[in-house]
Amino acid sequence: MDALKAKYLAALGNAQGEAALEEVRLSALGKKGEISALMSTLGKMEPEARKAAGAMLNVVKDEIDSALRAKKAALADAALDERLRSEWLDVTLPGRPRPRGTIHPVSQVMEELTAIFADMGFAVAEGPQVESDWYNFDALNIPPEHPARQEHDTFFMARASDDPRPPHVLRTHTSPVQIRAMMEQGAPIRVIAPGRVYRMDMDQTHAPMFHQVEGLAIDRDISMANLKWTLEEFCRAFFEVPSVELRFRASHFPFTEPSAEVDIRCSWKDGQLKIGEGDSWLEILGSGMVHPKVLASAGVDPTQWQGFAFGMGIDRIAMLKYGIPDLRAFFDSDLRWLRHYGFSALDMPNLPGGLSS
Ligand code: 2NL
Repeated sequence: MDALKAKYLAALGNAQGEAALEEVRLSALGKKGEISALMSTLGKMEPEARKAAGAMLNVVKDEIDSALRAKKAALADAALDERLRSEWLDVTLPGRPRPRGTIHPVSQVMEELTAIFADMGFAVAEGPQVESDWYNFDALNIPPEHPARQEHDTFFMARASDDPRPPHVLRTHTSPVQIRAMMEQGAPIRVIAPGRVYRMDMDQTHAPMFHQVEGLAIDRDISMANLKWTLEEFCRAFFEVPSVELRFRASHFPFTEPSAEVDIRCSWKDGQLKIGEGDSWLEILGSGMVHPKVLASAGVDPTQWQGFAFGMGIDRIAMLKYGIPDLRAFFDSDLRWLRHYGFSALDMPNLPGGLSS
């Protein structure tokens, strides 16, 4: 009996898993198992011996049964422990970073300056990038012999010699947008016209397409004083400095009289530009009082109305504000500045086109 018990307890000890355990159970306690077989021999015994053997067999049977249950529970515990160990998840881990784009510095600057001028009552005007030469030049008092009207300075649209339509160009400034605005709305008017402009120029500091914002304010008695305040207010807000100093230099544009180029006080320390203080001046825009001929061209009576206009390159002030060192940085052949401004998609290791190199 002891040998029988020891044999099955040992078998249980060695059983590694549900199937092995079931095998032991069947061979010990099953209908065709060893204990059942021994039980069936009881009938041929003497009553005394049968009673003793029966009791012992039942004890052994109960012991094997409870050992079996204990082993089953131990196996289940071990399986659960193993699951808990292998399926452990650190829910405090940071998420996987996803590639994100950023707004282009030029777009951002356009939004910034639009908001600043909006606060001063200027609406945004838009117009076509392909313009007739009348809107782009004649209406702005730019004479036919002006160098800007030559083939090598302006992109002229291809045109058959018998085409009845007037010559068209890629606009060289956004002034025609403001001519259109004056013709549509009349005076008084306050608008800015941000957008793309085109000139046949390409070197380290010029691109054939660049961005400009022009501003126009026409009313009964708008003066150069209003121009000065507006530009100072804009520069203070745009460059985010407590005060700025502007210098107006006499200049000439066909569409303004008088005309002034405007410089802003600044300093260059260790290659770092600082706006608002210092001993240097930086040219940032051109401006003036709108020429009476230009008002008349746009259907605004110059004996009743007057005002100022200005024009400013956006790419350059974007570079100044955001420390972009080189115009070439704006083109996708040079991604250093995109990376500089955290355009993280560039750091994806397996993008095509060598973006990660
Ligand atoms: C510059 C100079 C300027 C204007 C643009 C303008 C527009 C109208 C009438 C009169 Cl509709 N003038 N625009 C005036 C003065 C200067 O731009 O250096 N731009 C980058």
